[in-house]
Amino acid sequence: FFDPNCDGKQVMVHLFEWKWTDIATECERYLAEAGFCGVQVSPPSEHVILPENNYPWWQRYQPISYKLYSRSGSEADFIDMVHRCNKVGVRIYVDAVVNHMSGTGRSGTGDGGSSYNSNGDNRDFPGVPYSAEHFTPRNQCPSGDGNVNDYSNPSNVRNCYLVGLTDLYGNLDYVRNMVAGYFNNLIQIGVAGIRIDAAKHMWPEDIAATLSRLNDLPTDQGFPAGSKFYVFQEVIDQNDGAIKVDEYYNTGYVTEFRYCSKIAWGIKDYGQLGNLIDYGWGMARSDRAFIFTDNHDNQRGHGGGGNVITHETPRDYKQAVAYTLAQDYGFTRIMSSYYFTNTDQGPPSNGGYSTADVIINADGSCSGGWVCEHRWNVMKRMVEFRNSVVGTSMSNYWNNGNAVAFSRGNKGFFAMAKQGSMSENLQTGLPAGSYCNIIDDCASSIQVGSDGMAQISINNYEEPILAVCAGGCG
Ligand code: ARE
Ligand code: CA
Repeated sequence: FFDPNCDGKQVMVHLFEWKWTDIATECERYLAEAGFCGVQVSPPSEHVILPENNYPWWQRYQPISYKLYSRSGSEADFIDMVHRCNKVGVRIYVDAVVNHMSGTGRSGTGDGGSSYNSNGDNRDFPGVPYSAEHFTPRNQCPSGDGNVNDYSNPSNVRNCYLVGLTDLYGNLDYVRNMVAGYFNNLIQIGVAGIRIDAAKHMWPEDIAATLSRLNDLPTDQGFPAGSKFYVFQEVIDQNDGAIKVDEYYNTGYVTEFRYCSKIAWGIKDYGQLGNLIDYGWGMARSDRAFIFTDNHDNQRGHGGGGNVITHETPRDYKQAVAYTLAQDYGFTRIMSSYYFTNTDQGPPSNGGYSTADVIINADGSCSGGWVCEHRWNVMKRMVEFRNSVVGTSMSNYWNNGNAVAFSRGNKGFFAMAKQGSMSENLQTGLPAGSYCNIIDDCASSIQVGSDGMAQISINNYEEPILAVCAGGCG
C-alpha cells in the first residue's frame, strides 16, 4: 500500500471535478510529458443528485452504490480514461468514499439507475446491496443525537454519523466484502490506488481487514507482477483530537494537514521555512506523509479550512507549491481547481447537472472557469525538479528570513526570494559548471565553481524562484 506504482515519479495532481473524457485527454496531451505520476479523480461511485442545492460538488461524497456512474461520466468513460492514462504511464487514483453512504433523510435514484432511501430508519441501498443491518448500530455511538460531535472520543468519531452521513458498520464481514469488491473492480480496470475519504472515521482494523482482501494490480495494465494498490488515507490530525495519523501507518500513507498550515506560515514568514516538519508536533514520518499546500476542502473553508494558501493569491501560491516540491518531505499532490464564489458551488457547467469541458487556450492555460494550477509554468517545472532529485536529501540549507536556498544532494539546487530579489554567494553542492534556471525557461543561469560556490541572483517579482539540476531537470 506504500508504492504509488508510477515508476518513481513524485507528484500527483487532483483534477477536482474533471470529467473522465477530459482527464483521459489531459493524460495524453500534457500529464505524461510533464512527468506527473498520476491523477486523483473525484469519487467515481454512483451518488445522490441534489438539484435543490444546485448540484453542489459535495453530492459526490454521498454514495448510493459502487457502480461507476457519476457526474464525471459513465462506467465506459471511466474505463476508457484509466486505460488511456495507463497507456501513457499516468496512473489513476480514486477518491473512495466508503465510511458512509448518503446523508439521512434522502431518497431518489442515481445516474446508474440505483434507487436509495435513507429516510427515517430506512437504510436501503439496493445497488450494493446494503440495508439497515449494515450500518453502525445506534448503541455503538456515544453521542446524544447520533452524529459525530466529540473529537476527543474515538468511538464518537468512528461510530457516529459524520455530518449526518449514514455510517457503514465496517466491523461486518459483509461490509468489508462489499467494499473490497468495489476496490477489486477498480483494480481489475487498472486503477493504481485510492484516497480513503474520512479514514479518520473508520477503525484502522476495519481498513486493514478490507485491504487484506485485495488482488494485485493487473499486469495487462502495465503494472509489474505483485504490485499492490497504493493507499492514502484522509486523517485530519491537527493535534486537536484523539485520533492520530500514526494509527494508520500499516495501511498506507496519511494526509498531513499540519503541513498546509506550516507552508502557509512559511510563505508569510520565510524565517519559519526551516521548521516546516515538526515531529514534536506529531507530524507523520516522511515515508507515510501525503502532503499538499491545499485541498478541495480547505481551499473553500470545508474540512478544517482556514489558514491555507490557494490559487487566489497566485504569487504566494507559486512559492508555496515550489517549496513543497523542492524539499524532501512526503509524497506530494498538487491541486487543480475551478473558480467559485460560493463554497458549495459545483464545477463549471453547461447548465444544471452537466459539467462543462475544460477549455485549453493556445498558450496552454485553461478557461471556461477552470484554474488549471497544474499547467502553470512554475508547477510544471517544479514537478521536473522533484522527479530529478528523487532519493536525495536537503543540504546546505541557508535562510536569512527573506530568502531561502538549499541543495538536493549533488543533483539539484533551489532558491527563492520573498521580495522578488536576492544576490548571495552560496554553496550549491553541485559539481563545477553552468546550470540554467528552469523556472524562467533557462533565460538565466548560475556558474558553479570547483568549490561548489555560486553567485545566486534572483530578480523576478512574480516568480522569484530558481531551480537547477545537474544534467538538466526532467
Ligand atoms: C453535506 C452538507 C451537510 C449535511 C451532509 C449530509 O454540507 O450539511 O449534513 O451533506 O446530508 C463533503 C462536504 C460536506 C458534505 C459532505 C457530504 O465537506 O459539507 O456534507 O461532503 O455531501 C471532518 C472529517 C473529514 C471530512 C471533513 C469535511 O474528519 O473526513 O470533515 N473530509 C472528507 C471530504 C469532504 C467530505 C467528507 C469527508 C464526507 O474531504 O469533502 O464532506 O464524505 C476538524 C477535525 C476534522 C474535521 C474538520 C471539519 O479539523 O479534526 O476531522 O473534518 O474539523 O469538521
Ligand atoms: Ca464510521
